[in-house]
Amino acid sequence: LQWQDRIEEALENDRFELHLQPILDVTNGHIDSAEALLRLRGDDGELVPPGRFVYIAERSGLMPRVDAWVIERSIAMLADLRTIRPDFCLEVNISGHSIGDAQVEQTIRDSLVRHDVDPRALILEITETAAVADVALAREFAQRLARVGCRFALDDFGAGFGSFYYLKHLLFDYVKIDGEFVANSHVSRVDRTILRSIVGIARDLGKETVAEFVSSPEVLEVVRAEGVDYAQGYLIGKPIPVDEFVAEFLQPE
Ligand code: G
Ligand code: G
Ligand code: MN
Ligand code: NA
Repeated sequence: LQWQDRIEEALENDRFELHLQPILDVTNGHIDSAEALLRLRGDDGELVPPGRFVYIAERSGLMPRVDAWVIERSIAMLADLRTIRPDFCLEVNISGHSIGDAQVEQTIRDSLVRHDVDPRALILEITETAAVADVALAREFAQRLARVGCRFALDDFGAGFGSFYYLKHLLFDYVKIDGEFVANSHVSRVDRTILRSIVGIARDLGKETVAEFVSSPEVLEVVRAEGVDYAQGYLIGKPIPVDEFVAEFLQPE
């Protein structure tokens, strides 16, 4: 099968899965949020990461359907997680193409109502994979959803499409610092300087920061010292299936 057919087949036969990667609140040490990450389950049981199919889904016009599936599933999952941890929040990736899409907006609203989830628990993460199709439309989309209570994160800030331009023109509550500037920040003066400057800009704009690719205690120490609010990465935990996530991170304290 061609990739495009595999994606359609996966949508029809429920072959997508969402895994959860924990996010640490650096100030209090709690795990009260996670990022939902999409995977495609192949015929042979192999798990295909989004890097292999998101680009094709975007080019072939299938991305709004994929995003709609992700949104509905994430919000259903969020409702379940909040029965265990009432304050739990979920970061959900949506393609730049879908920011501004009326159908995607309706899916977000409908799913929140259907599953009775507080919109503040949903953090929509605008990913680096695609440029936002229409910035004015995207801004209005975000403003309408923010009025309801939804929050937004700018993914991969500092690299690729995660740029100052979006910080200027769109609404965000969180800036996710690209792993490029985090992973070696304990040994690279350049990386640490860039990380520090991103934290400064975010703070001056009243936004919280999340460092990606925190994969050792040394990096977590840098992130903490520089005043980053949240940490995500292999040190905190890898993306794992939801039942494993609940067992590992959401057992009663
Ligand atoms: O999980 P992994 O590191 O392979 O994800 C790579 C990238 O794929 C993420 O950074 C994100 O930009 C994108 N991605 C992951 N899950 C989703 C999803 O559910 N929807 C969209 N649109 N992109 C996703
Ligand atoms: O684009 P986005 O940052 O949303 O994608 C995150 C992806 O990066 C996930 O798919 C995850 O598998 C991967 N990832 C997350 N944390 C780490 C990390 O600490 N180290 C490495 N090498 N990869 C990571
Ligand atoms: Mn992301
Ligand atoms: Na990212």
